[in-house]
Amino acid sequence: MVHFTAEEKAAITSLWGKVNVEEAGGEALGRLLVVYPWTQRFFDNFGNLSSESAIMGNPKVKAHGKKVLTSFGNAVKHMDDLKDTFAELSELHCDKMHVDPENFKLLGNMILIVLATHFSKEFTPQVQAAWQKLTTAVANALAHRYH
Ligand code: HEG
Repeated sequence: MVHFTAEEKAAITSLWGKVNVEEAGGEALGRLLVVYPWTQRFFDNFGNLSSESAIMGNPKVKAHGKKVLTSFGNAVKHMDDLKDTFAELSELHCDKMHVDPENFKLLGNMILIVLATHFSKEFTPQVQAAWQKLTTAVANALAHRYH
């Protein structure tokens, strides 16, 4: 299990406190769907995903992005216990959504890019490293119950 130092925890928590989960969540999921278009197949009930502007303005993308990033927020609160925190969601994504766990890493990188663009000054290499560690750990936790 990954260990987060006190410095890493502080870096993560302090940036997270400034994140607008609705805006950043929609942007991260929207970027995933634009940059890796094959991920659109999981969201065939989301309506128009035919262009960048359609995706980024799609209300279902925004709503689901908010849901996903809100859930990601549980990771910030439970950095020492990620496997248990995401066990149920891991099973759900495996059994019900059939999401290839590789996609959790891709989304994690989109979250990093959104944070870097929203907080360019504060997103120092050290802060990036802490966040990179968290997004990777969440991706691993979400993949943990796959069978
Ligand atoms: Mg997933 C549903 C969280 C990545 C595809 N995702 C959900 C739900 C949550 C969640 C909380 C609602 C579960 C419920 O209805 O009880 N997702 C979540 C997190 C992350 C993630 C925390 C990664 C940080 N999801 C993810 C990725 C994909 C995906 C990368 C696909 C590329 N999620 C997905 C789908 C659903 C959910 C297809 C069902 C959407 C629906 O309601 O139709």
